Amino acid sequence: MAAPGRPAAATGLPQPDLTGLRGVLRTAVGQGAPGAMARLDDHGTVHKVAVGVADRRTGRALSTADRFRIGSVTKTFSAVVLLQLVDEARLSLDAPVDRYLPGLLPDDRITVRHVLSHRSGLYDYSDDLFARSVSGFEAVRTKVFTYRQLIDRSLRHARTTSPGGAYSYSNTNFVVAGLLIEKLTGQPVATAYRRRVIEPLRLHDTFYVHPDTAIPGRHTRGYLTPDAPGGALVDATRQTVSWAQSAGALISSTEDLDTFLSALLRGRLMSAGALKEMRRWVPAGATQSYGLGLRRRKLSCGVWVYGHTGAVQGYYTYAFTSSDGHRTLTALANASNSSKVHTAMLRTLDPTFCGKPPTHRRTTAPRDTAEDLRRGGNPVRRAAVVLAPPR
Ligand code: HEL
Repeated sequence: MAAPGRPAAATGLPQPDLTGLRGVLRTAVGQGAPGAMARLDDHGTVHKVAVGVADRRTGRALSTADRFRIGSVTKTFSAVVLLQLVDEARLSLDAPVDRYLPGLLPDDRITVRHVLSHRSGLYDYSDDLFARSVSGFEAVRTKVFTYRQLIDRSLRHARTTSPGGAYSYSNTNFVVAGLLIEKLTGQPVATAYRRRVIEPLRLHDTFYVHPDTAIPGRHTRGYLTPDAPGGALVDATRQTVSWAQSAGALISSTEDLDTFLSALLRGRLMSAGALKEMRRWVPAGATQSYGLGLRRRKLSCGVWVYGHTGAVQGYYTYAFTSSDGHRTLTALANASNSSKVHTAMLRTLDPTFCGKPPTHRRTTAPRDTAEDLRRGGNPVRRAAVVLAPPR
């Protein structure tokens, strides 16, 4: 085994700093999360770390085997299904959405690629829903929306960019993605996820149960932090997540997300050509870019990692893998709506992919973490668009 900080043979990455990773998870708990955990899959070696509790009432310890709500990591699953349909010549990325869903959107210049890269300009209806975190959540906790109702909420607002313009993150795009999946496959998204991703990868903890409100099997409870400082955490575990659906309603586990992302980057879920399209990047902040349902982040050591983040009431997820898919991290805190907890969780990436910090390395989070915290105000919603070649 190489010494800390020395490159690990296959990926050229330094050895992970497991002590540093555990310290970050402890910090997340110190900042108010009941529990925080991470699973690292590194060339077949598995490391699991969990601190704190899964259930504040019973005091049960959090376990990396617990299932949880993955929020927008769902977007990567939705994009994978659509890219498989591209491989099957049933969908063209540069065709207007209107070709497949006539009359749905008011502008027939919006293409499938614009939607999957957040460049459609469709306003994010969830900005309205969650302007107030607890009352906003309680108003939708058990609601069931149709996709069209969610899109109608978006269309009440002016578009944020013209089609193909600047990156502007919006859940509406991945609601359109869900409708495309259902139209093209003739199946509910639950079936498409199951047949095309969950079963082929033997993911045993991954479920799309919408509109059921319960997480099946062993899971961690999730806690929403109220906006008012010092307010009691709200147990947000039971919810339909109907406001998100194909943009954010999947349930999974650290093991399944590691398997999924590793398989994706290793080319197991689509053709090389389709993966190349998924990895065409638009800028999304100083250290981030966005592909098709996929984020790319540059870490403090210069390493790029690939995956997605998720923020759904009660749960923050970080799921990222190396360029070759051989080192993968999924980290979770079972509290949301706390910039302190979220910032702590972002710091799980550096010890995992950069190893022990040299004494001069910056220890504060990079400035453009604000997108992940954007419900409290996001300065990085727009960026110039230049499609970068795949990497
Ligand atoms: S927001 C994000 C993250 N994405 C987007 C999506 C997801 N999640 C949401 O849109 C949920 C917003 C409400 C979450 C709630 C909380 O923290 O529990 N916040 C509030 O109510 C604030 N008023 C860009 C962060 C992503 O990383 O892609 O997941």
